[in-house]
Amino acid sequence: MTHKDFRKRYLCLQQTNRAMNTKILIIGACGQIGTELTKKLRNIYGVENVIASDIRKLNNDVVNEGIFEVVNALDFNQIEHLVEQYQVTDVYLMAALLSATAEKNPAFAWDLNMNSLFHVLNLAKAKKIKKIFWPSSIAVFGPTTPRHNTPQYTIMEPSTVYGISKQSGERWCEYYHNIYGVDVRSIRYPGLISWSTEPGGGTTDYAVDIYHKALENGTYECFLSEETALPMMYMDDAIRATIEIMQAPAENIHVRSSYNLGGVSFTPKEIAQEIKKHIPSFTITYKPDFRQKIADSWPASIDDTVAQKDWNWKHEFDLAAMTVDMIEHLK
Ligand code: AKB
Repeated sequence: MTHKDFRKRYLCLQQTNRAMNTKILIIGACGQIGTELTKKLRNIYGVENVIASDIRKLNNDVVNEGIFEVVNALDFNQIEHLVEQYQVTDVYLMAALLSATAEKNPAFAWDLNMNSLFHVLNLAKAKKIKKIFWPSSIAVFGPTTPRHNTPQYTIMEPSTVYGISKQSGERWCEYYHNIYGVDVRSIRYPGLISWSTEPGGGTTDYAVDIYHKALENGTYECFLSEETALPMMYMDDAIRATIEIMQAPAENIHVRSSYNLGGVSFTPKEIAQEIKKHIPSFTITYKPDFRQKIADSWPASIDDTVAQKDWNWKHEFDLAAMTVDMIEHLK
């Protein structure tokens, strides 16, 4: 589907959805994905139908351009109160500690990543909300997983606390769907790249930093080695995937743990070469740190044919298109 077709479908769905009284709560709306997602959901469903929330109130568009509430994702009563106050139907739970940060604070990462999920799953079990989006990650895979074109169903022995929490979360999502009929939908995000929001503590963050540093200083010191290939995706594709899976008919969603989602796959050396096409004087050096071990345990590329078949998923941005867009916007 082209952007034009997608836009047309948005406009059409906008009216239907308003009529159907969809009320959305986004938890973790000020993060890297949440910021973009909030903007898009407000466009589709109307500002009056999207409640953005986060642990603190920043001075940004998420807070200033619609309904915003301060909420702690670990506080069940606060979430339940918001759900009742706004008669929320759909929850997008975007609050989480990512891979690199989670390694520094494993106990808190486990607490946040798991208990925030239980809160929304239990609200759906009690029929207080209808639908949940919960993001998983390529971090569910580990060193024993086939690295190339990693299949939907394969060996999963994650070696990071973030990966363990995401894999456990996937199991719980499937359990709540099978046992309690909860309509929970999920995708395994690869590393996400966007120009408008900074990433928050992941191993794939270098692929965003590199553009900023290339434009600011003309040079970048990478914390991964030059040949470390990882699955990545441009934010526009990731947001479209999130909205498409949530809008797909329930009977098409056969995977209730989480779907593999493929985008592009590249190494630091390859992204640097692409940037050099626009900034010929750009240079890169490599100084791998603790994140190298995390990256080495993850797949290099992902097979997403199950998502393609079930809800027509198809990514649009490749490395070249993403680089043009990033540089144009960051300039
Ligand atoms: C991270 O690097 O931790 C995240 C992810 C792949 O889930 N971007």
